[in-house]
Amino acid sequence: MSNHIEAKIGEVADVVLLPGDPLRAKYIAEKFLENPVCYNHIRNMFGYTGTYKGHKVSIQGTGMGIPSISIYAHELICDYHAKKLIRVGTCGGLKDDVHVRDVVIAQGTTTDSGIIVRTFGDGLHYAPLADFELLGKAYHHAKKLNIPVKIGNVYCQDRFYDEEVDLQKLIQYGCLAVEMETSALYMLAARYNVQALGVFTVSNHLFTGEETTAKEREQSFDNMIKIALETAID
Ligand code: GMP
Repeated sequence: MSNHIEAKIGEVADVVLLPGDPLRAKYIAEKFLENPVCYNHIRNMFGYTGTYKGHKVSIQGTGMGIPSISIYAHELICDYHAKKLIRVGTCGGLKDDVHVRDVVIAQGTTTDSGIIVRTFGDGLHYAPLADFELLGKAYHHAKKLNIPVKIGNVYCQDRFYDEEVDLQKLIQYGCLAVEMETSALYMLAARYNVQALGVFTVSNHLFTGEETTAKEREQSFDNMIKIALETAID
């Protein structure tokens, strides 16, 4: 039992997939896990544990943004002793060779979030990085599953509606996509010496206006989940 998760110790697996949307946690658990059991209802931030190919796996919703994912990641790591945390979310495409429905993996993140400044003080810009072992495994499983992935720097922003940020500059410096949680996940994982990875599907593109149907979105979402689950149990 912790502040925002009501599971008993032992009800959450060592490996946890983290979608932002709690209804996606339900979708993933019901579609991909055997015998999923819902262990959390607090704030409707559903969490499930079941098995995938015989391995115990949990799926926990995190909500949107760094403050929200920080609460769930902290409690999973510190109270439930989770060892591998894989965010499975959506992102907005930035570079023009990143397309809607692509799978993107954050090798590292760039952020405007106050968490960096507050943790290290002015002038020191910590670089939140993916766990290299998980990153390598995810790349390997994507290849094996024949799912193309783009791996690189992902911009993790605090404000969804941001009129000030210079996105063109971020693109010039190689940022592939934008989302809102992964810097905090990588930082917390580093702090507590556990493994973390962020895998996303591109749900929208900030410049090309590409669109996608619900069916196509589901297909690319499922591709991302397959990569994450194979990586989680490897
Ligand atoms: O809609 C916002 C949520 O989806 C956040 O949890 C983000 O991680 C993710 N997301 C998907 N597309 C975008 C986008 O274009 N911009 C931002 N800031 N977040 C996005």
